[in-house]
Amino acid sequence: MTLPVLIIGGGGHAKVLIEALKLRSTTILGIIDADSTRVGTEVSGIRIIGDDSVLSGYKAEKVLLVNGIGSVKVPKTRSSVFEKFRVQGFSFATVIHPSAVVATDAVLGEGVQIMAGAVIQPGSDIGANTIVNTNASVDHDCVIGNHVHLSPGVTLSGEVHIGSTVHIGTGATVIQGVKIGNNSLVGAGSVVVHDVSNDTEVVGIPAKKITKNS
Ligand code: JB2
Repeated sequence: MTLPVLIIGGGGHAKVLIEALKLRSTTILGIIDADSTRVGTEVSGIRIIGDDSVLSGYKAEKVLLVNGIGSVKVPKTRSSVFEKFRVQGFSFATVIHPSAVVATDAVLGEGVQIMAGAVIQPGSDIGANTIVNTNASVDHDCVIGNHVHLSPGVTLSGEVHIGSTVHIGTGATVIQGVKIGNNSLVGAGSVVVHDVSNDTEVVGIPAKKITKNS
């Protein structure tokens, strides 16, 4: 029997997760949100029961956490929440919407979230705490690091390698065999045809590096 879950964060991403969890008949004990003014309110019928301190009332072996904090551009809050609660001994549930297609040999890390309509093809390996969002597709033999967000409609062709803490914006396409380094960002709608270094932001068709003026 699967353990009941607590959701961390009660915003837009949590709403999407709640739908997938309900379809999987997972028991949701409540939502924990940093905004104390929201305690007692509900998200999609699930109650916000308190802030992070509430977790001290739960035994780590009796509950799984679901990281309800999404990310736009910077996945830092999402990754730090994951690391913080792992250190405290909690584990994160993997959430897969029933309409997603996941190859039988795909490897999914702890806390991976695969949303409605997403496709993961054979030979792919998805790192811990990564989101494969609505209708994103990951083709054969892709290797994706931890804390990555593939936004809705992203297309990765075969053998793409993505480092950790990377954000790929909505509708972006990455062609066959491209490598994208850690902490990088691909703008929405971009088409990536060349490798991207660590800590680099690229946008456009074909995607080019953005140089920031300080
Ligand atoms: O450390 C925290 C914490 N930090 C922020 N602990 C807990 N327990 N909660 C935290 N939060 C809460 O997460 C905020 O108070 C807020 O209620 C929630 C984040 O909600 P928001 O709607 O701002 O963002 P999101 O992460 O749910 O969704 C973003 O990312 C998704 C992938 C949105 O931009 C969505 O549109 C997007 N689809």
